[in-house]
Amino acid sequence: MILVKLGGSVITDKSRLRTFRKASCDRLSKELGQARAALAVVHGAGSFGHIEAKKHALHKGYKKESQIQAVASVQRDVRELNLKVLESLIDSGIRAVSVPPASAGTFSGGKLSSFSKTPFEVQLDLGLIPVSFGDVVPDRSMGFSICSGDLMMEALAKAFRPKLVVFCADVDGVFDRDPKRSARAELITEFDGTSLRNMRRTQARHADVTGSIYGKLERMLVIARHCEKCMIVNGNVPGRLRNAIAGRQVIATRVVPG
Ligand code: IP8
Repeated sequence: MILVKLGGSVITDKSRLRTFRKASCDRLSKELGQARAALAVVHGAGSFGHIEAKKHALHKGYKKESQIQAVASVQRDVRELNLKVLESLIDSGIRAVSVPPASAGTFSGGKLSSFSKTPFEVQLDLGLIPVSFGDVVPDRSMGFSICSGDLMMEALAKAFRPKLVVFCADVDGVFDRDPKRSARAELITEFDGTSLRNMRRTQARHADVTGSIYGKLERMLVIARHCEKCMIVNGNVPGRLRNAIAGRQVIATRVVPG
């Protein structure tokens, strides 16, 4: 099985509220349509989730009554994005079905407290492609919390042990410094636990409601232990995802356990 995350920064414009990048999503859907193996897809929330979730501190759980309206509207917004992604996938011949995180998992303290692979497994067995996403979820201890797409990626990797896990980002992979600020930034082609320890913790400051890049890479290192190959590719470059899933050599960061 191949497990693919479509990053929120690729399928949406993260700085403009609820702005879908249809052309990018349609291209990625076509690339996915060429996969010859079983697929599962997870997508991020981008500007359909992060802007309002941050404004109302939804990642902190229930603090005040005024957040409840935001829980409802952010849930609706991420479903609107999920529907757009489903339409794009179906238009390119992929038999996609939606699996919201709370239909497979229960949550407590912002973490998964139980996870059932059954809704995914039953649909995969039928030849369907389950599509999950980052969402606002009921949380036993916090009232509600945010489940990131990456948390679903981890649960799915543990449950299905995919051959390949691909994260589509808006950069070529992980760099030794911020490539948007420094022309001297170099791509790290193989990222492991030592690379993580060498990363400057200051990067943690650039956090959104689902955490910092540091935390996301920590999770990818866990995922790498549950699949044959885990990589980050640039979803904005046509053909990268297609070539990665076809097993061709591509510009990427390979995340390796250890
Ligand atoms: O974009 C975030 O999921 P992510 C979910 O995968 C919400 O981190 C609702 C902000």
